[in-house]
Amino acid sequence: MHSSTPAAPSAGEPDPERGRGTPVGRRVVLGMLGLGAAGVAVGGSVQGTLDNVLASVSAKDPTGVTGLLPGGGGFRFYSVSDSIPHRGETDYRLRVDGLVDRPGSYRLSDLRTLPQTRLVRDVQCVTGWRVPHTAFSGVLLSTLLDAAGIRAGATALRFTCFDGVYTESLTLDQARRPDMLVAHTMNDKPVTAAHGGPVRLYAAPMYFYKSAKWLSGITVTKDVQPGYWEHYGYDVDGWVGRSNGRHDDPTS
Ligand SMILES: Nc1nc2c(c(=O)[nH]1)N[C@H]1C(S)=C(S)[C@@H](COP(=O)(O)O)O[C@H]1N2
Ligand SMILES: [Mo]
Repeated sequence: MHSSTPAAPSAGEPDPERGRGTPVGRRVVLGMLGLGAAGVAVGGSVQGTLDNVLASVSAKDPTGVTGLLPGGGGFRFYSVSDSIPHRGETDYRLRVDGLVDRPGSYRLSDLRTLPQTRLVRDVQCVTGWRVPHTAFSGVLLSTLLDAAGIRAGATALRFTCFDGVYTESLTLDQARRPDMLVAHTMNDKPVTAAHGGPVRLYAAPMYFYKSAKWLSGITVTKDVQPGYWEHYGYDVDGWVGRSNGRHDDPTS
């Protein structure tokens, strides 16, 4: 680890996710949910305004105490960008490229057509909060990798997001596990925009920072390229209970 990067957080220490992410006020989120239908009715302009409100209010709430998402059973909202990006049926694409024989671009309908896997596990954030028994379903990463055809010399994946900021990584061996998912449902409903929809990564055995929200790209690479939080000291191999100096029960 580079000496100028802070260590991963532990109990009692300031939480770097709170300084850089944007926990969202509970009342604001409730208001956003209440106005969701109106947002659709006027073609998304209300949603855009609410996203701006969300971003500015959350910037004034560095404590994260109000960052609990309603109905989320204890999930906290995190984004290192200053708004919630939206993509859907018509404009969502997941690109698979890099060291592959067959680069591809998947629409939501394509992802739904592929074999589906449903996992129910606890979710554990490296800052300490845990949400029990959460269902995610979607396409195994291994399915997408087999379809793309991995070239010789590749060892890792780089994940990019349509927030334009966040990145993550996995080794190919990690990615081929049967609990590594490109998820489009959470608790049997479409993944909401706040939770990283329409498609997010779900790396079940790892701390939740590995589960990139607003997933838009999977690039097969020669070497591991550390992700966003890993530049601030989080472990690249983010196994729950075996990394980041923490001792949580495994999630998968
Ligand atoms: N694109 C993106 N993905 C992200 C993050 C982020 O800021 N941006 N935060 C990570 C962290 S630290 C956590 S704990 C989870 C939070 O997911 P949630 O907002 O659905 O609770 O998303 C992870 N994936
Ligand atoms: Mo996190």
